[in-house]
Amino acid sequence: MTDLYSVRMHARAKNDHLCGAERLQTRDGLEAACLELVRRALAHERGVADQVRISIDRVDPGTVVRVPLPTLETWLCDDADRGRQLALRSLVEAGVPQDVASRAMARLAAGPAPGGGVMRGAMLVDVASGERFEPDPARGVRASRMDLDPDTVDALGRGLAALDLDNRHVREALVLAAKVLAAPGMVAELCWSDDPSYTAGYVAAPGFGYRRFPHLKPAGCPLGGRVFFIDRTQISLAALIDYLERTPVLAGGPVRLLPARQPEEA
Ligand code: PML
Ligand code: MG
Repeated sequence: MTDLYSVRMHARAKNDHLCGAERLQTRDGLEAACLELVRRALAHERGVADQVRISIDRVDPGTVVRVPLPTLETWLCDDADRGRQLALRSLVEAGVPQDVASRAMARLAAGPAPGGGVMRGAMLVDVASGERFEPDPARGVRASRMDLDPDTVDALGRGLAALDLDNRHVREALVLAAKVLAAPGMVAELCWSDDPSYTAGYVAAPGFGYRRFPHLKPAGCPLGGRVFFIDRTQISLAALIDYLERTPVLAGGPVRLLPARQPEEA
């Protein structure tokens, strides 16, 4: 495989997280990737960036791990209350106890950082106790150094376009969920966007893949983020965090996208 570079962007506004994104690019794609990420940071709907950092690290091709993209399905809902009910049901189906799932969801809704704001990374929640295990609770644990396998870009673009879902939120979240689901001891992931105009979110789990909901928060709300639900008995926390933050991952393989549907009544 040709050399790859990890490109990471992080922008802050008034000392708070504004936005971030990551890519794994060949040398040829590096400059375009940086330009796109800088433009994104400078025109972000969450606010005006005071600081934009771009990090570029060469990746040893022998260390790249390949993971499958999860199956994507949309469960339709009319508003955030219904979406959160369905997300809670999905977390319980994935193996997260109801009280742990509801508490984590309430924390995400209130703003997961200590002062109630958003975080750069995710909450790491143990499914047995509901306890949080991020080493830095103001930052969280950020899944990083991943991208779509170049061989899968066209097929995924065509499939998402057919469902009217070919936007960067879906593409990037699907890749991130692919990396997260391949982590040892991962029970489920919950996410909704912190971008005020983007109301959709998802629950991902090894048993059913990437289940998205068009509304997990009301439009205009700037609070969102991610929760990784883990089974601590199965893992070394340090190894898990190292995998999520540092192991380079390409997500690809067959593209499995199901049509949107109304969920059955519980
Ligand atoms: C984000 O881009 O902030 C997260 C978006 C999660 C939902 C993406 C989707 O529509 O499936
Ligand atoms: Mg965002």
